[in-house]
Amino acid sequence: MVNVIGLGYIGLPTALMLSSHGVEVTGTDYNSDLVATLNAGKTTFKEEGLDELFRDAVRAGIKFTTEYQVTDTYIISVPTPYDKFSKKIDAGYVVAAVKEVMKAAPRGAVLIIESTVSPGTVEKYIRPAVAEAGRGDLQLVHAPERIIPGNMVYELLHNNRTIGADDKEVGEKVKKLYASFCEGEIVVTDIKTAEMTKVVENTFRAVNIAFANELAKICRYDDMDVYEIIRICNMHPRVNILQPGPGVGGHCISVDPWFLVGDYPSLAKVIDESMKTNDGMPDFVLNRIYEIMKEKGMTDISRVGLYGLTYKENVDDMRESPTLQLLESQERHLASGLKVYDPFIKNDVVKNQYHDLDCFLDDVDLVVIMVKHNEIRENMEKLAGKTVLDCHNICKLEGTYHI
Ligand code: SAJ
Repeated sequence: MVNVIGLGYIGLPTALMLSSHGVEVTGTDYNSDLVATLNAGKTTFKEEGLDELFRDAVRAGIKFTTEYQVTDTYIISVPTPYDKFSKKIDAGYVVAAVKEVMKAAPRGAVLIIESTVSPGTVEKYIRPAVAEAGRGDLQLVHAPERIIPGNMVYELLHNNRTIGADDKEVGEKVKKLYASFCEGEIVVTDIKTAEMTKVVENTFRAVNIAFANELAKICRYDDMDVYEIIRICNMHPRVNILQPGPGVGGHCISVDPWFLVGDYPSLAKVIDESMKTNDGMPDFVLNRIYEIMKEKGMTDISRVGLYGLTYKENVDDMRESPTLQLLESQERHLASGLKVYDPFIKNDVVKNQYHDLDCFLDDVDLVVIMVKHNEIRENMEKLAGKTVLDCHNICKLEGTYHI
């Protein structure tokens, strides 16, 4: 039996996937409300294909509990936040989960850590905790997740994976476990390499997004069309520039690269600047709003509406979202009043939030497209007559402003 610890964005789909592929699974989370919701037959977030997977797993006998199980294999998928000030990883949750697991785990059990950790975290934080508990018998493995919110179920099945283990045989055993559902290639390596690959993958994307954002700023300064420039450049066989946007959110790309900056401050220069560039985008958008208001002779910020609160399109996840960053920045400048709407966020999380697109549009003159949800793509005609600041280049209406 596999005991999956932490039933969040990664733990839950992984547990469901294993269970629906014939592995006996118990999911454990210390949040009793979350466990109660799952036991009541409901999933805790929206994701394409998740509800179907949930039904399959329930049929296959998956269990959810707050108790740690006595078994031979554990998968730990708890959050690894970072300290905003030092930029270093806060391994507290992982270490706490490992300590709890150690109380239940029999001799020789395998502890697979899926949570993203910075290179050396297992060495620096987890091994000492294991040694202190006198549990040198346990087998540590790091198997970082790679799935993208919005396409998690597909990517769980099809992405290649990395398994880092001290012992090759243990690595191969864990590879077999993941191969029960994973159709991609599974590479077995050592733990530190596995830790580093995960952070490097997200850093690669962060640096490339930062490059696109920097181009947007240069083009804004000198009145050039960044989208046309990127489109043409990408016709070169070895150029593949990403898209500029209002900022970077989510738990990974906006966070993981900071681990490298925190651990190697004098070496990770490009990464440091890239992260600052991305973090500066919500403020850049705010300045664009002020510029456009000035140009249009608008004086009332409460006639400006932000479309989208989530960190990217068609998900209900708001972690580190550019819209939240922008609102925070506005509050810091002692200004507020921006109106906000997101079809995926049903409860009130910020001031002046709307729950109906038409009501929202009735109350604003300048609409800022912060997130390119399908809803707005399919209702573009509703923006006719409004001033639009489109941060994603999806609005083809005459006179649309861009970042
Ligand atoms: N973004 C841009 N421009 C782009 C692409 C993305 O501004 O051209 C923004 C998005 O709007 C969003 C942020 O970047 O705010 C991140 O979105 P994303 O879709 O690029 O990635 P995530 O954070 O949802 O998922 C990433 C993925 N990592 C990589 O693609 C290298 C995923 O595979 C990882 O599993 C996940 O991080 C994670 O958990 O680490």
